[in-house]
Amino acid sequence: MDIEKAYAEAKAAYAEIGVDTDLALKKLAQIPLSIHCWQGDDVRGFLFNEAASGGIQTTGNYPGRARNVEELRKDLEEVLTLVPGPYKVNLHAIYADTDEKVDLDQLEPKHFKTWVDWAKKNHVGLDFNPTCFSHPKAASGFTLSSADDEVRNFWIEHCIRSRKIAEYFGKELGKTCVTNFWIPDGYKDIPYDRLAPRKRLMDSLDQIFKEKIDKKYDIDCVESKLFGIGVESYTTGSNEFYMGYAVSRQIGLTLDSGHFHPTEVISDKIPSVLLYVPHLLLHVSRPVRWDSDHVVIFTDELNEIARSLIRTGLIDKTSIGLDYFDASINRIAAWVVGLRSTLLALLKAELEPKEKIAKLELQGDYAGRMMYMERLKQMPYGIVFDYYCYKNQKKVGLEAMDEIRRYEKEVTAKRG
Ligand code: RNT
Ligand code: ZN
Repeated sequence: MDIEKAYAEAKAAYAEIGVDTDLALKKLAQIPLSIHCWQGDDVRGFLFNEAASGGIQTTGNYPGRARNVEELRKDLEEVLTLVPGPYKVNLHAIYADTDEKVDLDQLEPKHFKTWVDWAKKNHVGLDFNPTCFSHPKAASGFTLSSADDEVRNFWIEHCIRSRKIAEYFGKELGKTCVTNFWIPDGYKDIPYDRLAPRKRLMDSLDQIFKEKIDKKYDIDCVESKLFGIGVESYTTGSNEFYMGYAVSRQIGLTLDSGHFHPTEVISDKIPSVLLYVPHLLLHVSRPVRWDSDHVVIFTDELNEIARSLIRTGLIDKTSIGLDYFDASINRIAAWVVGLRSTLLALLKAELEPKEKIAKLELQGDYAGRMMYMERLKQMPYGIVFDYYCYKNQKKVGLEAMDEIRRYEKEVTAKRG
């Protein structure tokens, strides 16, 4: 296929309905996606190198998992060659790169210095997460909402230090670090007291966020969840808990698409919560019957999320991070598919004649609105995306898979 020629035709088709494809691509190129580093090693990290626990689980044992920081970075660099940018890389505290034997309550910016150097070299920003799981001190099922003061203080200290690391990222890289706080806390079985753990969590968070950090460097967000494996009956950090917390403290809220009831979607929450919280972080995931963290693909809900952000302009107050971990397929492909699908959904949303359809709606012309919205479904957005990849010297379409197979043969398949 002659991509330039195909693009010229697609451009003309879009122009007919009042859409400027060049402008849409320019806007797309301004949206940084945050690549979750944990897809590369099944959420193990380097500090303790333990399988994930705390209500989350990776399944599958496809060969080639990154076993150390060098392998993970090499894999991320490979991903970056396959997807048009800009990007940030999202780190968890357990991905510290250090020879020192440090626990989570001792981490300092210096333990992430090589990540900062790497980020500069690869022109990416860094985002951050305290790791309040997969640790002996989280074995009781409780961290920031623990009734054991020693345990609770350990996690408070870890989170306070995490914010300092985030601030360091923001300062060093000149790109705001978005820091996400998620804890697994909860009960497997029906609790007697549903209030006390939440009071403790509220107090812990207030201690963590007491120090004011310039929002230029760090934006803090809190992530709720419905339930986790082994935490089926009660989650301290529920949706209502964090929504109330974020609104009352005016900090960011994280919406993970896998953290709600199976028929509940986050796309419709976006235009509500952003009326009340200053910042939104999305964890784009794909739940299959539960928070299974499947690879993000081009689903209806992914498209709805993109539309919620683009039609409203709320993208300006939103950070988009991916959050899934599939260990059953090639991990580079897992990253690339999720990133490309997200970009495609954002592009498709950029390729709408916004004012025109909004006007039909305001005039009460719902049939006209329906016609337009149906027509958009058959417009050649895929060609525009191919052109975008091509123009950015990224492999187009299935060619990306050829490159992933080459990398697998030469690199990941050789790992023990
Ligand atoms: C868990 C949350 C959380 C984690 C990552 C690793 O259900 O979604 O965001 O997936 O922080
Ligand atoms: Zn998440």
